[in-house]
Amino acid sequence: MKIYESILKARAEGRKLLAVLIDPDKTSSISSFSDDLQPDFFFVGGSLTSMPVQETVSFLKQKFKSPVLLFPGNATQLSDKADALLFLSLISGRNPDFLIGQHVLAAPFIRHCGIECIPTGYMLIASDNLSSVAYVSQTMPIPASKDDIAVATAMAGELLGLRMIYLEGGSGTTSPIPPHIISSVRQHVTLPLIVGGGIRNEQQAKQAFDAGADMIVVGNSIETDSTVAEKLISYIQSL
Ligand code: 1GP
Repeated sequence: MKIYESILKARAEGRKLLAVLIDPDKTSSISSFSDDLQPDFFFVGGSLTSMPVQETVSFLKQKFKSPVLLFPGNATQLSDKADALLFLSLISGRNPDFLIGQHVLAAPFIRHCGIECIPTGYMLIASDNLSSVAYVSQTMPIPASKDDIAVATAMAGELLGLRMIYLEGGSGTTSPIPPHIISSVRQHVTLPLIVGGGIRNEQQAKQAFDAGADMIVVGNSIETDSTVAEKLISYIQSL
């Protein structure tokens, strides 16, 4: 089954999903993880990376059973070894390079290696600090109080034919995306909804899921505490 189909199937069955985000520069933090750790997906990528994504993907494929999805910060973060690619359009911003430019650079490689490509509307929601992705992309996040702008942006993404919406609060933020933004988008868009940024525990996961997230993405907190992933997996299985 293709990855996107598996996401739709989980949603149809009411099953919530967990993706563990691995920064290619921080793979040492996961080498100690048990081989039995099985989140629904690993995401690989980052705003600014120095290590080749290919090495991280190969490492994850060897050690774990979970599918590995590319979550690229730019067109250099590609690998033919991954199971799928989130082809991210930064639709909250107005920087053409992250709306189409990097995609043009990546397209020949994607077509050549035949990797499953999932067009995804990537939306930055403002949090406590300016996020790396906002700075690197030189784009302005949507204010967290402006539900109507978030809704209109997600609706535009759906109308453009994107297949998923990813609400990004910013890696390492202390204030995850407020539930009201998630539920507002959920009410107006039928696409699978991914939520990430600052999620550290079951209570924050519950808030995101209750508001309408189909999948949460957790990165930083897992790098510093390997038990976070195990606890979140157990929590999701208990739902
Ligand atoms: C960042 O949404 C992801 O792109 C995950 O964020 O590292 O804060 O978990 P954290």
